[in-house]
Amino acid sequence: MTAGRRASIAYHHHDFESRARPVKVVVAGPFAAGKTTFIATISEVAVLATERKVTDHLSAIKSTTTVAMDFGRISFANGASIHIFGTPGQRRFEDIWSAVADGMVGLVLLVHAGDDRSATEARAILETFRHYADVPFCVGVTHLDRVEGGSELLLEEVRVGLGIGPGVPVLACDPRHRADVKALLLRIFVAVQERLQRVEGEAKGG
Ligand SMILES: Nc1nc2c(ncn2[C@@H]2O[C@H](COP(=O)(O)OP(=O)(O)O)[C@@H](O)[C@H]2O)c(=O)[nH]1
Ligand SMILES: [Mg+2]
Repeated sequence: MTAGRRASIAYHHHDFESRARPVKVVVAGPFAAGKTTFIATISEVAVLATERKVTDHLSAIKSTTTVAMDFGRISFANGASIHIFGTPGQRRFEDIWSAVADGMVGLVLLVHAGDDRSATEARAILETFRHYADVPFCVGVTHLDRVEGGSELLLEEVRVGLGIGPGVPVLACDPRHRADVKALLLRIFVAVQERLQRVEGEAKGG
């Protein structure tokens, strides 16, 4: 298992260096956490989301949901690019998740601060994606502007609720704000770079 994961990371390192292929990041999280908004805020191309009317009890929260996936792209002057894929939050789309996760180098998990079910759901989603690939991830806590209480405390609650250690960034994120989205993506890239350097060091026998 470990060897397989290393091989996969080394493969992506090649992509990173050659600039030939985009780096893939996945945005996961429960229903209404802000995934589609996150990608729309940062992407330079129109978000290819397939929205469909919500017909079940969740329609009180939102009238449409993402059926297939969201896709966004960011490119840089040196030719590098990031492809961002969002996942449908509802559990009945779980079979799409593994396809979306294929080849990802980093994961952003969004959690809705004002929705208790969101935290429980987010933990299950995180476990599922961590099982697909052991890539660096960070957590964005959304909808903080709509909840009472100090955001530092809420961020800590989310960390405990997800069962993650102090090494994983948990940041406040309003997906409608570009600076917040950039801050989370930057954390992912720092973590991915650190991971690559470590893997490279190990490969050299260091
Ligand atoms: N007030 C507020 N609204 C947000 C925030 N994040 C997302 N939203 C809104 O919540 C709704 C659901 O977001 P969406 O991106 O569709 O969620 P998705 O189901 O995860 O794709 C949209 O109307 C967003 O504009 C936030 O931090 N604060
Ligand atoms: Mg969506």
